[in-house]
Amino acid sequence: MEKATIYQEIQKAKSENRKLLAILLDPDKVVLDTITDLVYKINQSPATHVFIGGSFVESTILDDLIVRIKQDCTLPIVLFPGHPSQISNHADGILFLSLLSGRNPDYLIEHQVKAAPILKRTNLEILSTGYILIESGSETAVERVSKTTPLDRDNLDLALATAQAGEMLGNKLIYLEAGSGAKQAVSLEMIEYVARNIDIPLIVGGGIVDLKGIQNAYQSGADLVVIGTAFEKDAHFFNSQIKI
Ligand code: 1GP
Repeated sequence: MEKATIYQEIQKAKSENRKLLAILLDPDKVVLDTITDLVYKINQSPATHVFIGGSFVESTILDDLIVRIKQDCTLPIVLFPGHPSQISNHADGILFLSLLSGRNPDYLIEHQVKAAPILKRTNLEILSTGYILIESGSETAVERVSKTTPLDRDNLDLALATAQAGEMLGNKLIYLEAGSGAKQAVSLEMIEYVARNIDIPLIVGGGIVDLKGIQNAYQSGADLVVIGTAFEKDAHFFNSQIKI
């Protein structure tokens, strides 16, 4: 039997109400020498996916990093790029993002046009993702780099209309993003309102720092939660926490 795609696995998990967790690694912050230890901690954690990416594009270690992770880790590795230069054929898939909350054509379509011919030459599974940045208390890197304004965190209708437009455009996933290291995560009311009114799987990330935050996001309807900063600061993050 043919191996299920990353997307099929996500859909299956959603239909079975099995929640998913991605650990986000920023290639600019990972020290290659410590990768064995890092992978060990990922393997000990309840993570179901590894996302790789960041808003800045200084790293030249992307290929090496992924190869090293794959030596000891069987989780799907999904690129979460901030720029078309962050593509590696060593990964399994890529979140093909369109920043739907913003009105900067570069992040809506220009980067995607640049990336398409590069992606055509890879075996990466393309996961088209409507990416929605939500205001979170202070300016985040995504905001700075993309030069876009996030959506008002209290405007549930606008967030939903944006997510629904993304779904109607044929995106496979919607990602509600507060931004890495956000002061405030996306509100549970917004997660619930969006999750209840779209059919495609919902990813939520940014500013989630503890197990309670993860569980609350799941209970509100998130299908996949992304944890970056909390794991980056403390790779034992999940050790003291019960299994998800
Ligand atoms: C950022 O949603 C991810 O794009 C993760 O955010 O670093 O705040 O966990 P944190």
